[in-house]
Amino acid sequence: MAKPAAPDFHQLESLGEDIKRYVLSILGNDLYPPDPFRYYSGLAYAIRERLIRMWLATQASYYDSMSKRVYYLSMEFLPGRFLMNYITNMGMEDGCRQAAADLGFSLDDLAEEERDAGLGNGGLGRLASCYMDSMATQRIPGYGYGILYDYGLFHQRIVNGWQEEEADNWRRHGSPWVIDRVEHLYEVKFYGRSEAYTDPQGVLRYRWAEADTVMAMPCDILIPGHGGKHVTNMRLWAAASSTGFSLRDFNQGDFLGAMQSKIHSENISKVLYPNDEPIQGKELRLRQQYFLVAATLRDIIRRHKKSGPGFDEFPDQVAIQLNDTHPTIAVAELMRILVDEEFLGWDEAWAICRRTFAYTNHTVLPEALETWPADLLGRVLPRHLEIIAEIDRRFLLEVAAAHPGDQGRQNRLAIIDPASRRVRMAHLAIVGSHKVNGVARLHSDILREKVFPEFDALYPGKFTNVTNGITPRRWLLQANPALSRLITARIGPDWTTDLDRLAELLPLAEDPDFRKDWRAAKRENKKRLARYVLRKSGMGINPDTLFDVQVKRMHEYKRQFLNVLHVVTLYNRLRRDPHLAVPPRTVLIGGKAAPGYFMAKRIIRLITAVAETVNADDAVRSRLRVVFLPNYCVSQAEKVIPAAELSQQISTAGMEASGTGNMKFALNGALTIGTLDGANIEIMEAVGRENIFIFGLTAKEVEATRAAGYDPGRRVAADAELAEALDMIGRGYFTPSEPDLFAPILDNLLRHGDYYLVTADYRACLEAQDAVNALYLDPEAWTAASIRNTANMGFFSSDRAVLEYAKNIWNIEPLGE
Ligand code: CR1
Repeated sequence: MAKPAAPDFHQLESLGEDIKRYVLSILGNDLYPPDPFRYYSGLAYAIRERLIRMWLATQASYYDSMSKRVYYLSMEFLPGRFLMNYITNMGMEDGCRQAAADLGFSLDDLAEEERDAGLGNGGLGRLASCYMDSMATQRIPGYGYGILYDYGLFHQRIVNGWQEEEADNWRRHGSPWVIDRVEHLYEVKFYGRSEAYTDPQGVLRYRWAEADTVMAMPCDILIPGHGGKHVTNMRLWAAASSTGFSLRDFNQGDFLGAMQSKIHSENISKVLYPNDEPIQGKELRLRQQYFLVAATLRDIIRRHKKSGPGFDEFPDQVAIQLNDTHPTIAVAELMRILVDEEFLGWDEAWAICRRTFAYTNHTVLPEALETWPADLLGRVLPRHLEIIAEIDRRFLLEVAAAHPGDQGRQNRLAIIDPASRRVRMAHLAIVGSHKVNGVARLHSDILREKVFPEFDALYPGKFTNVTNGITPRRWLLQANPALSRLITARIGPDWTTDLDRLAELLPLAEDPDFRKDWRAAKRENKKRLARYVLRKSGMGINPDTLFDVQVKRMHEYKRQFLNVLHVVTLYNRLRRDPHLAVPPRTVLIGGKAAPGYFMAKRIIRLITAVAETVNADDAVRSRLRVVFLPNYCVSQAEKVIPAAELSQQISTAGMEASGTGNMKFALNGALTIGTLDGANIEIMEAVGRENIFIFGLTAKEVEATRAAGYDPGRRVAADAELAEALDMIGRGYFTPSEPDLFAPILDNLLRHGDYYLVTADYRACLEAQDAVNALYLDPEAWTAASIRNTANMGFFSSDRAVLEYAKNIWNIEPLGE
């Protein structure tokens, strides 16, 4: 496919005029003074209009083809910025550059005016956004459904070395991308009670009485596929009070009281919970989950009824994907609608549910499997608790029939844990779905063998795997223009929608001229990142050093601490021997810690402390620099990842479900240093063992090591460099005025058994870093390995992933041209 020709209705000639008109009519302003935000907004509205036209055409084609659709339900989406993504996907880049230039701006500067839509925490939300891009590109009829939070993930500032959080009021200046659909408001109920009654035919039925109501307003964000011909949308719900404020209270002088109920209702979509692990027991979170689910099912059913067929055909028309357990209350809600409102029989309704839902699990951390106290759930959603209890009762009869007399098994599998009286949402999701998938091969194996073996035995074939993927449009074409141009010049543009075509680059790894161009592209990106770091932190970094990067949420299992131990060890070696034969390095680390996660915040402080010390030491300055990048987010990732040469993916094996950053780095030609965890294993198989630096315990070895009672003290005693590094951190070498600052980290390690096995993998990690240094000192060999990484990443396209979902889980055919 050649570069998509701009369809007529892009009307690029009129773009400049359109921008001026929108600045006038929407912003109520003229073009002077020439303020970049104003021009960005004008351009955004001009793009938006073109998108809406194409979206209308796509929706019409859905109705014409009567095709089955998928609804991707997710509490999080992490799209980042939209402008450049729209422009690239619609093939309007040249026209927009010209229009911006005619107005006296560079397109890149205008793009910098946009704030990220940070409606997600990390991998799970970003994956959802990559899947939206691929569904639109691959013409899989479907929609994303989520919540339009007023406040996205907090902004991270670093103050005196510590993380501070600032609210992210991302729509303060409006957002041109959000289209409010005021005409489709739905009512969502909470609280009240379940009431039994007898209908005119004498049948016992239930209804939800005395409930509070909140209004859900749909807001659409459009998602163009590559080539721009197919445009779909995410529908995000915003909460609005059903009553406004109480005029009676207001008239009696109680101004605040008059606002109370409005505030209580609108709180639902106020803020994203800033944890990347489930939040249990928080009533507001449960209300958010049900709010998403109730409004979405209303919308799905409205659309289904409009298109004609009855409920028996519902699963032939509708697939619902539950992105983690967060929207799992949908199983009970669909049962409630079918049984209480549409008056279907239980068995019929249940068969429809199971054929409709599928569930993706994203984590095996034991503390992360979501449960709700039955009392709380019953108070907020009284009828749903009854329905869940009935699903559970019938399910346990099934279990008892398969394993008579095995009460222990029934207790372990029960949806409502009889001991704790908590509702296990994963169990509800498994029982209520026809497919359950993990997100990388190892992860799916662990789900089947370790986390849910008895469910797997009960439902053979229900558990499956879809290894995650990333969109090559945002993560290579758009984020890395230098490399994209080079690739397209050699193999043509088709790789953007058929990533396997990158394999055509493989022979070029042997071509010295191509390697030279490849290095030049990387260097351009490193310079771009250096400028960015200078702008953001005032710190200069040298593009002629090895860029070693770890960016992701801060979490003990991701082991940023192991990275720090390597840095401290390298620092010690350089101080002892300033002529050590290693390449000069810049270590960049970025990531947000959940505001309540003590240890993760301490580790950020450790990184900033080590950075202060190392960067101030004249003896090593030119050989080692350490930078903590504040406020890691999608738009920052787009600058960091293309510039990286070494990608750190060093989680304790068995703990990172997949990872997707790992894929973005390798696609951009970084070499991975990593453990055999998550998708790293499949990346290793794809790029070849000799083009990746693998170290450390395997998942099985981790399990065995823990089972045998691991003793970190012995390991430390046997390793002088490790002991030295830990001692420096523990004694306050990096924070002389507060020597005990890092005692809690060391306690965790040395007194509490080092659960994440940092000390166990330390030596292997250092040896892998020695191999990194040796290869980097041979630029031709390093470049060849870099090319082989990119060339072999075809499998990790999210196009492949969504097509697997469509075929194996959703039973949906992509639409034709
Ligand atoms: C996992 O930790 C995975 C993403 C997307 C995360 C990460 O390994 O790549 O999901 N899980 O599948 C998560 O956020 C709440 O769980």
